[in-house]
Amino acid sequence: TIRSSRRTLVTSIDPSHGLTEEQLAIQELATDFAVKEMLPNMAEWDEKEYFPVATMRAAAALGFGAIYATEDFGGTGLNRLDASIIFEALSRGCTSTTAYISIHNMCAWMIDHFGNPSQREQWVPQLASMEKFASYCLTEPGSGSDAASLSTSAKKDESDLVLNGSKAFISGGGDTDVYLVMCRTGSDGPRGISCVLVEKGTPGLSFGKKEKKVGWNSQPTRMVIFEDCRIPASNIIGNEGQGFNIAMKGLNGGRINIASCSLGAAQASIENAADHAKVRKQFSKPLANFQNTQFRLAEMSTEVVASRLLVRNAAVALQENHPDTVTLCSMAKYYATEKCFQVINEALQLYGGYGYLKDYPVQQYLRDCRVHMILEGTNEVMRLLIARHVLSD
Ligand code: FAD
Ligand code: 2MC
Repeated sequence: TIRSSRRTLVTSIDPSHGLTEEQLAIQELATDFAVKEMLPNMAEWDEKEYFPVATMRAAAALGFGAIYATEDFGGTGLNRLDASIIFEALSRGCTSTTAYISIHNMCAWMIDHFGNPSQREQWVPQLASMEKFASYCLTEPGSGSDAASLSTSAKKDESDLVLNGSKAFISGGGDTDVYLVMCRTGSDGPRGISCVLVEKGTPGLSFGKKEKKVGWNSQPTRMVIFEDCRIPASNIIGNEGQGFNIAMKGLNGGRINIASCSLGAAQASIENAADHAKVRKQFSKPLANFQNTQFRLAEMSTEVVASRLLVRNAAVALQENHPDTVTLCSMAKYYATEKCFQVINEALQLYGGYGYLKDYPVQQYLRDCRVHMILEGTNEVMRLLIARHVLSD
């Protein structure tokens, strides 16, 4: 039988193209919030290294705290494509803040999806409202890309677990309330890892100094340190030994979300650069009249549309449990974060010297997006995952 297989999703230069009525409404809500509540403050949050708790809670009131957690315990119950649309829209308002919100969302989903009913009932509502903030703790000083080699230990002592070790580069670390910690409860390798929840205030939990960073300044980054930190064994999320799997499943969505943040920043940078090129005159004509400017803008727009296609395709694959989900998420993350960074850099160039000034947002988008090629799995790790698929039998 012949089946009509016309795709309904037509992504174009305008990020609203190809969306359903409901998605358009969600996008409008997020864009409106980004433009009114975030954009006017983004330079100051960056400059003062201010973690905008009240603004994030206002975003949570719109449903952006636990976007793709189920509605069972207060999640918003949207799908992964909806989440990508929201993060892309928010990112133009402040990429760094949006990226933190995306990590918080990843944690809320991990608890909602893998937690037991009492953990879900206790934590999901507080995370959905952002009354409490969450951090994701995988990386260690000695274990970054080789995450399965992590050494933070959690040893059983009657009905408790006693944690020792440290986590590096933890987003939100020190300012957040709930830490999802990947730790070793068993043998070497991925199968000896469990995911546990540690609350701020637990004796034996402490934090390193606030890191000084190139970007992502509206959110703190600190080491998270465990010294005989005792938690009830009932704080294990999912099963003992399932932690690496939970961490990776969380990151598949995280990688789409981070790529979506890069998309929003690149889209905004193109729009700003095009506006600038229309008004700024040199050699008696607007910059937009030079063919170099036109060709650059054409290439930049094409790369952003290509990135968005990959990101939205991966979001649908993840939602529908497509067998190639890991590969498609990796492709979307590496392509979008790399191309969008280049696009933002081109936009900065089109501004000339003004692009280098903090009076214009393009340099902040650039600084904030640089790290997207490094975190949630470096783009080399993304290539490694894709290559494994290509070379598999
Ligand atoms: P390394 O693993 O030492 O890598 C160094 C270089 O070697 C990279 O270019 C890498 O791609 C390359 N490389 C490594 N292995 C291979 C290989 N097999 N083949 C080819 N190249 C390879 N982590 C968390 O758990 N939670 C967080 O909230 C968090 N937030 C972060 C926030 C910021 C601002 C930063 C900078 C990092 C954050 N991270 C977080 C850590 C981040 O995930 C790691 O930095 C990242 O995974 C890379 O690990 P690494 O820094 O140890 O680099
Ligand atoms: N989704 C689902 N399962 C995955 C997966 C993914 N993305 N990646 C790996 N797995 C599974 C894999 O299938 C295997 O399962 P099984 O044992 O059932 O076959 C298991 O996990 C172990 O994987 P590998 O055998 O591939 O282990 P290896 O050590 O060779 O490679 C690697 C693992 C490199 C892919 C992993 O360590 C990795 O992703 N490293 C990057 C670390 C990272 O992303 N850190 C980000 C920290 S968070 C952050 O930066 C934030 C800002 C929040």
